[in-house]
Order: sequence, then C-alpha cells, then structure tokens
Amino acid sequence: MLNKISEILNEISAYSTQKHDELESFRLKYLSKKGIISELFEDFRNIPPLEKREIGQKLNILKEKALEKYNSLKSDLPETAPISDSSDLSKPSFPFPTGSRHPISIVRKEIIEIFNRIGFVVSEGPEIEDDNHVFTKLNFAPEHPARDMQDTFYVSRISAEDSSPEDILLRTHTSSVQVRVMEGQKPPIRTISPGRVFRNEAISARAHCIFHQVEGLYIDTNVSFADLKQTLLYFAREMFGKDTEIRLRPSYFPFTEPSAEMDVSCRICGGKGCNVCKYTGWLEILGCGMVHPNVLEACNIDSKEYTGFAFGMGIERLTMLKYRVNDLRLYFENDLRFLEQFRTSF
Ligand code: 2U9
Repeated sequence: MLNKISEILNEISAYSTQKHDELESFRLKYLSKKGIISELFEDFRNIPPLEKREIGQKLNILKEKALEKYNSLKSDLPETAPISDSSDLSKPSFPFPTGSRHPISIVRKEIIEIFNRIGFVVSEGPEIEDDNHVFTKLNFAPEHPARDMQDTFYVSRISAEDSSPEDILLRTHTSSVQVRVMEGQKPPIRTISPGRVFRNEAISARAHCIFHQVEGLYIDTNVSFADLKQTLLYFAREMFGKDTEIRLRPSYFPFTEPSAEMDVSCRICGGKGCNVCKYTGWLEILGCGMVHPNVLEACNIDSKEYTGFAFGMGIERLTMLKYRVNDLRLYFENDLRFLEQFRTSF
C-alpha cells in the first residue's frame, strides 16, 4: 500500500494540464467517489492495526496533495466564454426583417388576376421600341404631337425633321406589345399587357417620366361596344367592390373609334361628393374604345371580319385611389416608412 501511495504521489506531482476537459478527467480519476484515492480509503479498512497509523497519515497527505494540485491547475486554466444562466439555447433566434411587396406590384397582380379569370392572358414586349410599333401602326398621324421630342424619349432618330418607322424610342404605352401580338397571332385575341412606360414629363406629385400601365385588347368576330362595357363593369366591381357603378364619357384616341374615358363611383363618399372625387362623386380610372379599323389593317387583320375593343389604365393612379396615396413620387423613393405599410400574404 505504501508503495502504491508513493507511486500515485509521483504521478500527481508530475501532472500538468491547461485544458478544462483533461482537468475534469484528473478530478474523476483521483478525487471522485469512485476515484483511486477513495478506493485506497476503502482498502485502508483491511490494514492491520499496527500499520494503520503510518498508512493513514500517508493517505491523508496523498488526498491533500491531489486536492492542492487540482485547485492550483484549476486557477491557472485559461478563461472560457461563460454560459450565463439566463441563456436558453433552445430559444428561436432574432426574427429576420422581411421585405414587403411594392404597392405597384400588389395592384398590378390584382388587375392581372381579375382579367385572367375571364380569359385574358398576359403578353410582354420590349421597353425600347421602334416608331412603327408605338405610333405608326396605332394610327398616329405623322405629325402627331405625342411623337414630339418633348413627349417621347428618343434613343435614335433618323431625321431631325420627320419621324421615321425605324426611329428607336422608349415606349410611351404598352399598346406596342399588343401590336406585336396582332402581327403574330390570328384572332380570337384576348390579352393584357402590363409594363413600364416612359414619357418626357417634369416630375411632380401627379406626374412622373416612368410609370406603369396595363392595356387590354380583345379581338374576335362580332365584338361590340356592349362587350367592352360589360367587361369593364366586371373589372370595376372586382377591383373596387360589388356596389361600384361606372360611367363612360366620350373621348378621343388615335387607336380607338369610338373612344371613351371610364369613371367609377367614388367609394370614399359612395357618390355623394368629397375632396377625393372633387365633389363630383366619380373618379376617372381608364381610357377605352373600339379598335380603329386602321390599326387592325396595319396588323394584317381584316377589319370587315373582325372587330375588337381595347382599354388602358395607369397603375400608379389606381394605386393612389385604392390606398389614398397623394404623391406619386413616394412610389419611386424607396422610403421604408412608406413601403412597410403594404404587407401582403403573397
Ligand atoms: C391596340 C389598340 C388599341 C389601348 C387604350 C387607352 C384607351 C388609354 C391611357 C390610360 C391612362 C394610358 O396610362 S395612361 O396614360 N390609355 O386611355 N388605352 S384605349 O388601346 C389599344 C391598345 C392596343 C392594338
């Protein structure tokens, strides 16, 4: 027993570590209830009485030395990150801030879904266009003011004086997309074209040089003004509520004849008159009409066999009416205080 004790004493005095887990192994090996020193104390019971005194003293010294060693190594251990009592590692992490949809995207999606339900399919086309698809085939006279540099952004213009079908420009409406659909497809055609358009306007609360439109086109045999009216009544009621009324006022566009502008009953005052509808009870939301025969013919569609209706609306204006936004510039400024107000589930 005495030999064993001195052997263990040597082991302990030679031992060194700077690692937490190794020191814990040291404690378990020598100092725990099932450790070597406890075992020796167990064996001590069977020692003959005459030897007990000496062996007992040595055993106590061994235990003291082991404890001393353990405490001094522990105090020299490097610091580790404390695990605070309050930290709960099963807690969910901080929520990541998620974005929200832009109000223009929300309203564009709503318009598309309404027309999808009655068979209109989305068509898209280039933002950089030629004069032919934006103006000439849409029955704009050669000297029409919309072609003017003051209204249209030209990328390249062949003649300084006159416009040419090859002039390259930023589209001023998405009707150009529908001209391309008509060129490549035979009726029946039922399509809507959402997209960005560009007009050389001074930026203000009510106008911007970039904005978004949805234009619609329906061409088939026997399409009448009554079809146009009923389609737009359906749209207005889906968009603004089932009690909404519409009215059509005569208007003029080069690409439609007859042409009209459509108002919806003001949903803020229910038609009684308020400052939003300027005390008229009505809000203008879109332009429309029967496709001009010249447009059909320019796109190789026989205007004696086919007729069609078309309509166009500005998404910014519809979004202003729906969410009561009073300054168009808010849509382009990316101010989170504005954008975060439009939370949707899609
Ligand atoms: C083809 C033929 C005709 C589309 C139409 C309007 C009337 C209209 C404006 C509303 C506000 C544009 O954003 S806005 O400035 N649009 O009033 N658009 S009819 O007519 C077409 C389209 C395609 C081939």
